Amino acid sequence: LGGFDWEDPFRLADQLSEDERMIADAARAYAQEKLQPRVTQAFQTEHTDPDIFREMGEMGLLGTTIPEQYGGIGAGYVTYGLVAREVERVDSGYRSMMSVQSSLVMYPIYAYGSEEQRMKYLPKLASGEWIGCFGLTEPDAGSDPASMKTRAVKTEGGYRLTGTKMWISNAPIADVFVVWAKSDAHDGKIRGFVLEKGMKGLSAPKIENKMSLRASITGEIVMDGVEVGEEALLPHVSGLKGPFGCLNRARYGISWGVMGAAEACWHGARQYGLDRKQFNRPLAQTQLFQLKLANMQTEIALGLQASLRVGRLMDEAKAAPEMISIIKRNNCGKALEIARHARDMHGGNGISLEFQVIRHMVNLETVNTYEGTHDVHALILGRAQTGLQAFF
Ligand code: TGC
Ligand code: FAD
Repeated sequence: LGGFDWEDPFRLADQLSEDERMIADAARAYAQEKLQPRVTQAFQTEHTDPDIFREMGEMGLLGTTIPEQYGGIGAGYVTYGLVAREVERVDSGYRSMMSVQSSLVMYPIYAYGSEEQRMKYLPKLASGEWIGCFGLTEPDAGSDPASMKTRAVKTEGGYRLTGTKMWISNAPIADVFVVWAKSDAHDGKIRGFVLEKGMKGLSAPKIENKMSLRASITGEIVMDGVEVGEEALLPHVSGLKGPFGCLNRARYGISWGVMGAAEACWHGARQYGLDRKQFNRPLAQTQLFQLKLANMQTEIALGLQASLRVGRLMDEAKAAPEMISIIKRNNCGKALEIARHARDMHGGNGISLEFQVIRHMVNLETVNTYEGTHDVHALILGRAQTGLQAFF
């Protein structure tokens, strides 16, 4: 029998290629050295530093799966997941900034865009010179994006877009806006459009006073008759499968990311329990404390194995959306539970930002909700095994 590494119970590191390990290590070093020192203040002051995109771009962490000719590094989905894990080990908001740029902005331009759109946008998004956002959700269309009200009306040279998107990551600082609208020229089908900052009628006011994901800026996208040319339309996709194709990738990345946040909480709780004495013994020497650590270790080890399995299947083009629902739902729910336990295990100190765990905990409330809520993914899985639609 081999040895046991408490931090890596199933030897995940041995299941990775040399390249995957190298990129994960580089992402970890960047996240710990450059992101960790500024996160508490960023969260406290609700400040998003746009330089982070440039830094991530320099490190090759934006659009990792996009081919090199468009500025990516042409890596696989396991690499993308490992990067998400390292960034979210610091903060879910930083991972959010990265995954929106990579999966929700670069991916649709790459997968559904024309060659001109790819060449115009991808290199600058990959370097972080331009920041992107993805507008699907609306004030009256969250879990049910099919009911969106945003409309694209055909004009002589292109389209006029009218509508409001809500809860959009990166929007107030974005240069590039991938938005989804029902297009009258395409039988009312949902189509994707690429808008640019400064267009007449386009604004992106910040949503203030979030108690979660405070290091990642969120806004609305208001389109008041924005006129665009034909070249703004993403030509190669039509219908909800367009935005869902992007969400599959982002949800998959989140399943790895939240395990990073959960690991940070687990490691923090373990260390706190070793350092803190009550009743003349370390808290970590009590049975209840060890039970909680064992539960955390088990859920994280299982969650990471599941993400790795789906990542390998994605790289072989064999992953189904339902597999992604399983890991997004499970890993977010488990990470949130782990963060809540870690907060409790820190006692009173657990409510201070200094000890990190409460920041992870409140962040994970959002992550459990966006990209398909915990319950919506249950309904996707319920439908897949019963054949019965329970959404409405
Ligand atoms: P439904 O009838 O199920 O499907 C409509 C069409 O879409 C296709 N489709 C998919 N295609 C690819 N991948 C998937 N995962 C797909 N799911 C569905 C489907 O085949 C069909 O195609 P076609 O050609 O037959 O028309 O649609 P529905 O309206 O019944 O959907 C129900 C439901 C609940 C599954 C869906 O609407 C849903 O997933 N709702 C959740 C919404 C959501 O996830 N929003 C995310 C917004 S973006 C975000 O949160 C970013 S945060 C990022 C960050 O900051 O990190
Ligand atoms: P609702 O859909 O109104 O859901 C409310 C509750 O009802 C949930 O518990 C849900 O599970 C439940 N529910 C809904 N339908 C059913 C049903 N049929 N049966 C049983 N229960 C149901 N969106 C973007 O497009 N781009 C972004 O970049 C983006 N970033 C975000 C960043 C943040 C910080 C947040 C908070 C959200 C972001 N979102 C973004 C939006 C996010 O995807 C939505 O909040 C999410 O899809 C849920 O929609 P909703 O908030 O309208 O909730």
